Amino acid sequence: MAEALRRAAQLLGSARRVVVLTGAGISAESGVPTFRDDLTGLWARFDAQQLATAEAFHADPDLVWGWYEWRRARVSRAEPNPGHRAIAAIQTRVPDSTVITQNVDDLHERAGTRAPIHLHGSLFAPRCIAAAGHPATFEDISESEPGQPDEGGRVAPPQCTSCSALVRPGVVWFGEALPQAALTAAVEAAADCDVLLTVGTSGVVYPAAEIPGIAARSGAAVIQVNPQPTPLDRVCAINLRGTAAQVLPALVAAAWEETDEG
Ligand code: BV8
Repeated sequence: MAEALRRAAQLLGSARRVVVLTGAGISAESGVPTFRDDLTGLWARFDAQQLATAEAFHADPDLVWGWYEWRRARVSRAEPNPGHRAIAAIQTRVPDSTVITQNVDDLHERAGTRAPIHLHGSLFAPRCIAAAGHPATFEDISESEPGQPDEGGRVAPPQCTSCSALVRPGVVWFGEALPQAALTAAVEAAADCDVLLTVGTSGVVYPAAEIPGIAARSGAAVIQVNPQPTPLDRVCAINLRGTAAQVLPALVAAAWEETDEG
């Protein structure tokens, strides 16, 4: 690992254009469950993939809205971890860098990352289900604290204050198209970078999972940080087998200490 970290630090420290792609694993050490971890407690009997769909919401709006309110409450109580802060430090060191996340939490922003690209939306951007997609603010829809699901986990979604349609989470569900502007910006950044650092993603959800391959085929060096092997191993130049909060601070320190030492 030490040699791999040294090589990765050399590549990162000399890169002019850096892209960072993150998945749920970057927030794991903040206590936010990953997407494919077994759901805890209330949700142990559900498969996240089944809940994260428009069909599930229409079939049982209170259950799905309750799940997202439970997740929003957990994120609101979580803090960014050293992995999030190391990524914000990369952005400071490399002006031409882009952070792309599949996550719907706000931990990158709270760690200081400027304008991360959210491919799958956000827990903090609810909107109504009408075609207009009127934005809803949590001030409108909940007193103060994020909704605490009752023991059954159900919370009735609010109605839009503009058109009375149901309010839904502002995330991209399976079977829904990603926001075109976000996807285009992410693909363009990946196709024009020297280094792409992929952190904490299982690389199984498309089209986000195509992004590291786009970078590799454009000549970038892809570095992966993940304690487990993933399908992305095949496009990586370097695999750092470890957790985000442990590996990223060491990588950033080595990248710019090394360069500073000349
Ligand atoms: C679409 C928001 C079409 C909701 C999410 C090919 C091309 C295009 C689409 C498809 C395709 N093949 C299949 C599809 C359909 C589908 C798909 O990809 N299915 C998969 C499961 C096969 N894709 C879609 O439906 C997408 N839409 O293509 O629409 C279309 C086009 C036009 C018009 C209409 C339709 C939409 C996909 C987005 C779904 N929404 N999230 C929500 O959050 O509730 S995806 C969901 O999975 C999360 O966003 C999550 O981020 C994402 C990916 O998961 P990961 O982030 O990787 O998290 P995971 O838990 O899997 O893994 C965690 C990793 O971290 C692990 O590797 C673990 O080892 C590691 N780890 C753990 N701890 C740590 C760590 N790493 C570092 N440090 C640690 N401490």
